Amino acid sequence: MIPDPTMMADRKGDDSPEIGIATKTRTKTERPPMYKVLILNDDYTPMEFVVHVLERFFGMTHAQAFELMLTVHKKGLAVVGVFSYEVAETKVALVMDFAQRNQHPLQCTMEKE
Ligand code: TYC
Repeated sequence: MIPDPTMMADRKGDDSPEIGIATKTRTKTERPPMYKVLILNDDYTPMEFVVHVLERFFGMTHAQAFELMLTVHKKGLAVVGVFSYEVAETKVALVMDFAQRNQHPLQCTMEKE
């Protein structure tokens, strides 16, 4: 009699373990997480310096930078932009380095969105 394949425990029909690579494909593409870059207020960094930082590292116009600086000054902090992990990390490092080199205590951090 010919063996019925649908009735067998495995393809070889000998109950030996089946070895191979699972090849199920994922069709959903998850977007990489994004990160908010925040600027924090302090009592010592000059307003013009913060405006300059926002223009230089975040491509804002003078008016946009001045408005955001005032928001930070009044509210304590503000989101400057949302970026990929690598870009956010680089911007934070550039701002922190620039502030330190100019001896201002300005703080810039990042946070997962
Ligand atoms: N509070 C600062 C001042 O009065 C100005 C300032 C604004 C500092 C925004 C930091 O992120 C900041 N000189």
